[in-house]
Amino acid sequence: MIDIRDRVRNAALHAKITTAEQAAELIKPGMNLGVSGFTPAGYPKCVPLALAERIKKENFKINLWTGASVGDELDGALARVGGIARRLPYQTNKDIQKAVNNGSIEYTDLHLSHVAQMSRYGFFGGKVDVAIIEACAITEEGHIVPTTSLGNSASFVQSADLVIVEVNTSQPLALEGMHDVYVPLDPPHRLPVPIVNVDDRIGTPYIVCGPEKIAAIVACDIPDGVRPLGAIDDDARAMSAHLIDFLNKEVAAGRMPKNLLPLQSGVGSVANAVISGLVDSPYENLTVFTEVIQDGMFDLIDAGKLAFASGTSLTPSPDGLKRLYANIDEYRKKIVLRPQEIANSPETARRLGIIAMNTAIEFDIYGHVNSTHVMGTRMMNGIGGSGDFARNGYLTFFFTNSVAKGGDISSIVPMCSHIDHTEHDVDVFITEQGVADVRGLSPRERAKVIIENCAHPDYKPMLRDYYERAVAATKNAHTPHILSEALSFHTRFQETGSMKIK
Ligand code: 0RQ
Repeated sequence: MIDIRDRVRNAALHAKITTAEQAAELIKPGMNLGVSGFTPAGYPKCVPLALAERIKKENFKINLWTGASVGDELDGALARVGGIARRLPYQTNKDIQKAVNNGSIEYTDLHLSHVAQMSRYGFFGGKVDVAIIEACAITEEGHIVPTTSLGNSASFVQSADLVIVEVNTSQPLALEGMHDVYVPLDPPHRLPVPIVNVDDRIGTPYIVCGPEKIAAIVACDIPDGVRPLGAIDDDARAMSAHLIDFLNKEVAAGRMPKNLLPLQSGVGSVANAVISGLVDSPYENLTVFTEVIQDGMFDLIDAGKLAFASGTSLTPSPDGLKRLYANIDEYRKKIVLRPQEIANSPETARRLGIIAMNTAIEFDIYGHVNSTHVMGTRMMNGIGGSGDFARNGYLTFFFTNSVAKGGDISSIVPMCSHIDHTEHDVDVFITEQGVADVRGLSPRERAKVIIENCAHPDYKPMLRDYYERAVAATKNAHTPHILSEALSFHTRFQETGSMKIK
């Protein structure tokens, strides 16, 4: 067994060090598990794997609450043994997606800033029974030093009856000090979150716990299941160039300072490409107020362009992880990890005036955005933090390729098949084709700009035709639609495998 006694600095707690199997025995059928992790970063691995083995033999289910998506040792292992009754608030695991879309897991898709407070309020049918938290170390006072993410861990620990700590020796102790843990009071006692600059520290460098709450401590050395990023393709490069061109004009017009405003960016290859594109831009002294810190942010730090980044998780690619660990003393001066209810706090995002940049599955000609449901039905990942930031940004962008599935689907449609972000939330749409700046426009004006600037040339004639007929049919109504036809793009795909007219 790995010796973790030097990382468990409260000597009395050494008696609680046990095996993953014994710790998993503390979990009872039907319990609510509040677990660390946000993206494949900072989630427990050994206890969930032991729990999955137990469920395989004893056949029961638990409810799994995390920060966001987590690695396969947790989501995948528990989904494959049918061990999850309800999952919240975000996921990207293929086995979970399969179960969510065949009805065997109930999935509650939530704004990520809401989760901690809703769990404290008791909105999810009970409180956290057991918190399972990955840690670098436990302090002399019995507090928990988190690892590569903070997510909802602090709140889950606060509410839980008992806590299982998984001390992961693959996580460097140099992560200690990168965290700033602050759990707000609940209404009517809530105070303003006192962050006025992205680098403000307002809490403790550890999760407050105390030795009495810790029921078991388990050693683990499985590293975070980080994933490679997709190569930056020409479309992503084009979107990044459109963004930088747009920001240049905003600065020139005096609507944005010379070092921009704090940047927020979603996850995935397009988001990473957009951030990486800033490396070759004229901008200096940039700041970041976001949830996920990906490779592009390390590129900006290495290029001397990033003054400071605030997030809730470090989610590098395998190469990025090597870079992070090799230069951790430099990166830690410029990065803080916060609980997600603070990293994604709408109040703070609005105060700081962030530039919100997220990815859509599709958007419609009037400016509504579908981020979650393929063809309106099949859950992809979830809304994640996109709504926390989109509604509250100083300037809110959505990106998508103009077409999907090799050109068979237009990502710009007459009416979204599902709506996560409304016409009231978005300022600018960007595809590889161009930029639609819809600030201050009416729906009819928006439709023209979105079709002409963002749609793929193969689909422009169909979208123009729909719009013109809808205007005529409704005699110029505020938002012209022919409802019986609005979703015909999607049904056409279902019937023929292509949205194009054959
Ligand atoms: O399908 O997986 O079957 O190949 O959607 O699309 O192009 O690989 O894009 O990985 O960047 O994901 C919106 C899902 C984009 C993501 C979404 C199909 C496409 C492919 C994935 P396959 P790509 P990405 C940060 C903030 C919501 C939450 C968010 C997401 C698959 O960015 O989950 O932003 N965002 N949170 O083929 C049908 C279309 C399609 C389509 C793409 N128009 N119709 N299918 N696809 N467009 C995250 C957190 O908060 C943690």
